[in-house]
Amino acid sequence: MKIDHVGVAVRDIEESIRFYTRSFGLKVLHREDVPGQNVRVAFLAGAAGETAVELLEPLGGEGAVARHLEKRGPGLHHLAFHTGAIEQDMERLRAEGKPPLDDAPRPGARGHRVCFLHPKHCEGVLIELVEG
Ligand code: CMX
Repeated sequence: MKIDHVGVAVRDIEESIRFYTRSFGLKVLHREDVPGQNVRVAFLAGAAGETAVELLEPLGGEGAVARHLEKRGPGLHHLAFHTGAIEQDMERLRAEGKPPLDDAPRPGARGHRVCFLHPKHCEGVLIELVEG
């Protein structure tokens, strides 16, 4: 599978955007609030077609990214793989004993369908599948 993006939990998305654009020349490809995940996100990359960096700032209150910042601080949050057939991959992973956290794909950023796999099934890494 192609790596779609690497997710990074941040406290201040504007400050992080300045960091990646000034220090590493990345450009912002897309910005969005994802209320279903309670996050504000920005996708950045160096050139078209490259694996993106997704910055994730909590929108406030509860949520996976807010908990991550509270317990683990800012830093690498998840690794996302692109799939052309998310339901089939979810079924295959279930059969392999790695059940996705979600029973069915849910709406993610950029209008894509996503699901997550718990780090305990993935060598300590939170993994996202992205179809779209
Ligand atoms: N990477 C690696 N390990 C992680 C982790 C992460 N991002 N987040 C939690 N863990 C580990 C913890 O260290 C802990 O390990 P131990 O049991 O060995 O101590 C275990 O997972 C459980 O952690 P927790 O803090 O008790 O559990 P949470 O309540 O934070 O839930 C998880 C963890 C993965 C189930 C939850 O974060 C989740 O459902 N994530 C999927 C959704 C998501 O992350 N959405 C935000 C991204 C949205 C987007 O990309 O648009």
